[in-house]
Amino acid sequence: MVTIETSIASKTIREKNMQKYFKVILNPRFCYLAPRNSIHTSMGAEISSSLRGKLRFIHPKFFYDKKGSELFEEICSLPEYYLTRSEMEILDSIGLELSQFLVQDYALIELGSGSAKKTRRLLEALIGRQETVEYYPIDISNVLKESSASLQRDYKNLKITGILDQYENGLDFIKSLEGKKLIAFLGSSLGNFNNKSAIRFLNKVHDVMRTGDLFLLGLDLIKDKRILESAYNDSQGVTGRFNLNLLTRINKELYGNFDLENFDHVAFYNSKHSRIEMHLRSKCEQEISISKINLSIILKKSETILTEYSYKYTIPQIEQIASKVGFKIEKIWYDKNKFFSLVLFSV
Ligand code: AVJ
Repeated sequence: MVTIETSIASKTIREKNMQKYFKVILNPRFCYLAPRNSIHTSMGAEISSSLRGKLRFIHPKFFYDKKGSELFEEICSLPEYYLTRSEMEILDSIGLELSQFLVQDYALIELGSGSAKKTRRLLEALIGRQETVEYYPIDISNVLKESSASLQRDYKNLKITGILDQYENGLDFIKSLEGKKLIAFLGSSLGNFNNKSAIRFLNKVHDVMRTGDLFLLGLDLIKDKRILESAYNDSQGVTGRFNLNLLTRINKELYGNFDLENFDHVAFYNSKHSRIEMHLRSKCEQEISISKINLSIILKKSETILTEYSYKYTIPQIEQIASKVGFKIEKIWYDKNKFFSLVLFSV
């Protein structure tokens, strides 16, 4: 009786969720869900209020238009950007150890799947052991379509349902899934959240997990300031172009008049808060207007627009976060340099 009731309940949740999305079926093993009200609907309103405030900022989720996603891929292979390489090194070395935790069939859910290069390592841990693997990538960027297409070409027993949405909405959708879940959130993307919202977000992840489910979280660790800062100030200037592309995107999509020549890319480590901060700094006093949202503001010389926080962690901090959220730490893996950590949680 109880099981019937819960399955009816989850069906209703699923149906409710489906009204939010339209489903694009590309083949029997690959479909994706796109929100009827896409991010573009809310972008104007969000940016309007975040630029009008006293502390001006633009949310980092807006980095990932087509150009921004390409630039981010370029960042990931920069010599200074150790994050991707360190995490890949860990993923390359833990296959067998990870398999030991995967005692049943798992669906893989990935928050911020992006190009899905690291996903392959996780899929390989699952694919050998399971007849089929269901994969649910959740990403705000259209890159999801291409990366999923390439995964399903390479892995025959893979069934992909992509969700082209923000993490939180994707998690709402995931809630209704039956069966065991392995949720992955790699790349230290949690670092975009300040402490309070990180806890709130992880509580949401905890909420969708049931006994036996696992959560794999990639986190960047505190290290020498010079190493941290050069990862966000690369010598080829790619990170600067990535940062400035936000303004290009606003010019294009919201009819803004940002002159990129009038801004500097600024990134530094704030050790008090153990985070990298990225800003766009106005080189002169200038008037900015964004006609689609009726915005007109004066930026003073040296005034900055905050575009990203990227928090760095210590192991005691990670343990503290886990206990606040109610996660049990099953295992922590590191790369050889101890630059990066992969943490496996259960509930
Ligand atoms: C995707 C948020 C993990 O903070 O390192 C890279 C984004 N910004 N270079 C990070 C980013 C500038 C990245 N995260």
